[in-house]
Amino acid sequence: MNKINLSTLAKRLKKPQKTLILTHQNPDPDTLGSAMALNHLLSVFGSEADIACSDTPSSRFDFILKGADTSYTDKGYERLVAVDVASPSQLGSLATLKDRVDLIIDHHEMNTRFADYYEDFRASNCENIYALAKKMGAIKKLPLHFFECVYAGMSSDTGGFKYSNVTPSTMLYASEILKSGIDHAEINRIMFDSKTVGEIKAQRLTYEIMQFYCDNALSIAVFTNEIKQANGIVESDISDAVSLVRGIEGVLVALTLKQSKDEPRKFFLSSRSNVNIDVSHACASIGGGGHHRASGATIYCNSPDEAKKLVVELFSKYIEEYKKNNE
Ligand SMILES: [Mn+2]
Repeated sequence: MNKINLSTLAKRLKKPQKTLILTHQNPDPDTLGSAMALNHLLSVFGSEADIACSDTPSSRFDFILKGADTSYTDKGYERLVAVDVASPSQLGSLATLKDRVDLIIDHHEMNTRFADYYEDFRASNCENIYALAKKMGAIKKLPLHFFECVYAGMSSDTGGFKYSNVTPSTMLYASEILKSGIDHAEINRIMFDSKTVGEIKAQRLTYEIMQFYCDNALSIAVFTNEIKQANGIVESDISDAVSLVRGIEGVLVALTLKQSKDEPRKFFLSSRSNVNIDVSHACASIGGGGHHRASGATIYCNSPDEAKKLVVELFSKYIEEYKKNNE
């Protein structure tokens, strides 16, 4: 598939076409913000667009979607654009549309480039959308909500502008976006400082079930269906559990494993690195991918114990290697 630059992308998107914007599964503010911001941008140039996602987004992100329907129905779309989607499998049940995707706009280093792609490894994909809006000369024509969406994705993918992926360009864009007059404090409060009762219960559970390996340099929480059921935990309650597992002093790599409700042999792995250990490399070796310090994979094992053993062994190797090189 062809790599395209920002000018070509801008030119192609200026053409008015009935467009479907695809987000990744288990949607986060970066994929949803990218989709909604792109929708605003397309409407400036006379394109009608819908957004589709395989999973129902958390009601926490209503401020991004504003009631937009994200279920998929074929309305004879002329153009499909995937945003913040690193591979077809990330489309979840909408992966059936993968061959119809015309354009990918993404920031993952490990994108599998399953259609013509524009990529820039900025901290968030929303920064790519903002760069696109600038290239298209549309900034002055966009509503306040466009800036709210872009800000949400930027802040979310950088953990509130505090991860190592933040660059001077991130801050420059954030500065420009604040000038639009958005209520950035409220956006951050919704995303970071407001938890449901279910999420608080899930936090307590996460700390309870956390286990340590490699002299406490590797931490892991395994959410089996049994544990989830016994504690009344739903998937959205543990969507960011890995950041709790990561926040322990001395931990170099943090993992969560979540057993699939529908397919008990399927496990979703999330990994985070606190140091210069490339977890996307480790995840790629088992069919996943993502960013250097934040990656994931889907694995198939006969039992939760087997899945845990597999990932603990895999990441232990990376930790041993890191420790050897940094003695
Ligand atoms: Mn992203």
